[in-house]
Amino acid sequence: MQAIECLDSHTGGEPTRVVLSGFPDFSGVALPEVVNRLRLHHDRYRKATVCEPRGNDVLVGALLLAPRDAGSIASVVFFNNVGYLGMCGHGTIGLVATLAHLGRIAPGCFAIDTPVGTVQVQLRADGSVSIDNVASYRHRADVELEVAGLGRVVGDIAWGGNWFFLCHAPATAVRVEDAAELTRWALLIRQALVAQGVTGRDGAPIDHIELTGPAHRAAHHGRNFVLCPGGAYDRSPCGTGTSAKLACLAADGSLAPGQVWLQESVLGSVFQGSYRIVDAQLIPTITGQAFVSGKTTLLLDPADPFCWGLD
Ligand code: PYC
Repeated sequence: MQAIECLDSHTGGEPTRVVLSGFPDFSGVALPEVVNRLRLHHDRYRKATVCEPRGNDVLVGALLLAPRDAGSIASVVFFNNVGYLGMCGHGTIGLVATLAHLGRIAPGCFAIDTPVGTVQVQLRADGSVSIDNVASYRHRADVELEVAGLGRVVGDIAWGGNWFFLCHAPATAVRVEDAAELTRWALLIRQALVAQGVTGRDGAPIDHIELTGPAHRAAHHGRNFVLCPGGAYDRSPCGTGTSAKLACLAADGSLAPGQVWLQESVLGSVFQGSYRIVDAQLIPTITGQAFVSGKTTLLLDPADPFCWGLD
């Protein structure tokens, strides 16, 4: 039987399954081409790892590979129940905690290659991890959408390593008790984006919807509900979504370089965000903590009719 060796963790409640071995060999292949080959020829490995019956819609997979850049310690390709992600903030924090758990790194600063660029990470002795994410920006402000069942919705389109549409949650509070209703709203907004041909740069689909609201704790600055491409919501404050939010705040002149933004997830877990400007680009720094929660060997029995996962 084939086996896939994984280590599971969660970051603010959002799970990451790091794949240590068992996928096809991609030695020396550039990361965008790895994604291409996975998508075209080996997609069943993604499904076997994160889809039912071994996984679930919330799980994000992280294929750990050798570094591509000379100065990096690792490469990673993130994937979920429906496809592949450019970057993943909570997943990178999970990957760093996993590498520490394996004894492959000690507290310090490292670079990790992703399909959308190299990110710098810092692991501290207390287990917290900071990521200097890829350059983030607001693409369009105050985009008006006509959303069936919701009416007129106005929001921003921003890049934080994935594409986001950010708008106020159509309710006063973002509460996990309302997750089903928030999911319904976010799906309607995503359908309206597609129907009205609203995209990110170069026609890129906007596959993450970020509904924002006031923080529940006085010391924090905002709360979000992020709908991921496969229909599950992010249990963490979403690293790439927080990066997109920082880019919008900066563009509005509401957050200065170095100023701290404490972002709550719909569960109440928190990421610390701030940004700096490097060569006229906004580089977000996202800080959070992950906990390793499981060691899993997935077994692929060719006699199992659901060996390669459910779609
Ligand atoms: O933390 O960037 C993130 C993320 C993206 C999708 C789920 N989590």
